[in-house]
Amino acid sequence: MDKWWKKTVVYELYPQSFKDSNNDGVGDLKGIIEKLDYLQDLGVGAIWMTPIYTSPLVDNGYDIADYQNINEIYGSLADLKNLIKAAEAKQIKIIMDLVLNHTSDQHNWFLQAKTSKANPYRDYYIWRDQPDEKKSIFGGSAWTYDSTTKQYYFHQFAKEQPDLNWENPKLRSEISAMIKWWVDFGVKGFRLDVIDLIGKEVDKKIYSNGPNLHQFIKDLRAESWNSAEFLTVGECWGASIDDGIKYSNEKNDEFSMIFQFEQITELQSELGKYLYKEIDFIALKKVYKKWQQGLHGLGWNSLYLGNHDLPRMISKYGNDQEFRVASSKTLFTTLFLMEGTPFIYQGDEIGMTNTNWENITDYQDVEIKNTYQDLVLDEKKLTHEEFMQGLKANGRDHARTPMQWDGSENAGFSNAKPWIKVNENYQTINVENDLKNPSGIYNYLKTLINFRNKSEYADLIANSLYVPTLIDDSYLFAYARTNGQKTIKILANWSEKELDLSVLNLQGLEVLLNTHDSFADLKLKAWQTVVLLETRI
Ligand code: TEU
Repeated sequence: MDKWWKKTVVYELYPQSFKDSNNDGVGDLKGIIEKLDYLQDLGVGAIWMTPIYTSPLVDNGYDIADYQNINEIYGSLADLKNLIKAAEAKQIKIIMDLVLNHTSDQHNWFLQAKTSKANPYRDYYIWRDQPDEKKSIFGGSAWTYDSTTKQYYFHQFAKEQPDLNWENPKLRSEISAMIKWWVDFGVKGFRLDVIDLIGKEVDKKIYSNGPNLHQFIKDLRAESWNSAEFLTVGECWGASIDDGIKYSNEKNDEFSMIFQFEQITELQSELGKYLYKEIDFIALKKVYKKWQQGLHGLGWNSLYLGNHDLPRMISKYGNDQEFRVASSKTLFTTLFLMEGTPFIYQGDEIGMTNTNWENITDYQDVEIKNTYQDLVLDEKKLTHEEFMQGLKANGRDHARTPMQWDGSENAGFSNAKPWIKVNENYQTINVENDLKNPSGIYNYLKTLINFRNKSEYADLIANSLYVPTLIDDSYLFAYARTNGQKTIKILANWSEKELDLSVLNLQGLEVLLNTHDSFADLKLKAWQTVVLLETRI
């Protein structure tokens, strides 16, 4: 029997920007409850919410000050209980985000730890007399001096996010107990933030995939969520195929699946995302081939092109102007018929796009601010203009603007001024408009989700081998899924060119899905995708 997440689609929800029910400019749990019908209608089976715990929000909640409480701007534990119940009634499971690599510097553990070297919480964090040259992922040194105790503490992200010391068994058992508490509370899964960073050994300069990593994960699971029905997805930026198998092989008792990032990192410039680089489409297809085939039967992939750390998928990979609707449909179809669990990032279901903000002060993200300071002002590795070009293409805030519900002020997200600016295009691109359009993105996506999870092809899509074709073609993303008797062929035009497929021997094949009205001439229009059925008799 297949695990439930093999035939489900998960919706990644960014609570701060989803729906504001009390008009303070910030989204909240009651706002999510109001919109559950919308998500149920789309056909999602689970919602992953980015962190909603008590937090000073230096990194929008990825800096947790209390793991067992809710930030009051989002609501209360009682509201979360209500959300879990209301979602369950609609067959939607609630997945929480667990940030275990670091806490906020306002967490009681850290407040205690920095009072003295003898404090019992001192060893919950990583302290050294001297810093080394290790840099934070957000720019600047990974070590910050604490003048009270005259030592440096280690942080791989902002200085307000001190890394936890996983070598400490007391810390580990406290974390397990906390997770168990959430399992008992009723959540149905976890996304585990930068989990590959927890097994570090800083003195040996091992910062990810450390030697104890997999044992820590197995112990954590054994002591907290130990259930085969629990959905867990580890965020693992640096995973190889072998790592991916360890994390997500059912028999290995770690996670249900992983987020790997090779399709992002492989296509980046050496200086990272703030130095603009064109997408290498063929390289992208090769990464998918590698991960689809590498984990087949041995592990489980997640499928996503957007999330809260990435630009809008349509702006990055598609055409967010003339072919916004067609290219959204094409990106979703290409991705969702692969093997793995598809994730929709909030707003992508209506084709939300990157912002076009020219001014750095419009952006709120700590990563953007700290990296600008580091790369442009301190190290001078990039000019202001270069950084702005990278930021406009890849900055994290593009995905964090308020959800565009309708054309009213603040896009129907809130009556108050939102915490971050609304994208200027909200009067055109919004839920109300998209739902009204029978050939809009949301309605197409509903059909696609249903086809993927509930049609007679659901088993084939969930379990068969991924066979790419024409991998060196510069415009066509093409693959087949086959079980010997039946083959579905996905032919996606990732370009503005019209493609003539008459040479491919497709005459007479049944069209199962089509982003456009016709395919009778065997031609794919700009950003058109068809899914065809081939039956062997
Ligand atoms: O992201 C991991 C992470 O490393 C990203 O910051 C990523 O490296 C970067 O955007 C790429 O340039 C997770 C969360 O998803 C992110 O929101 C947090 O800021 C980060 O961890 C720290 O908790």
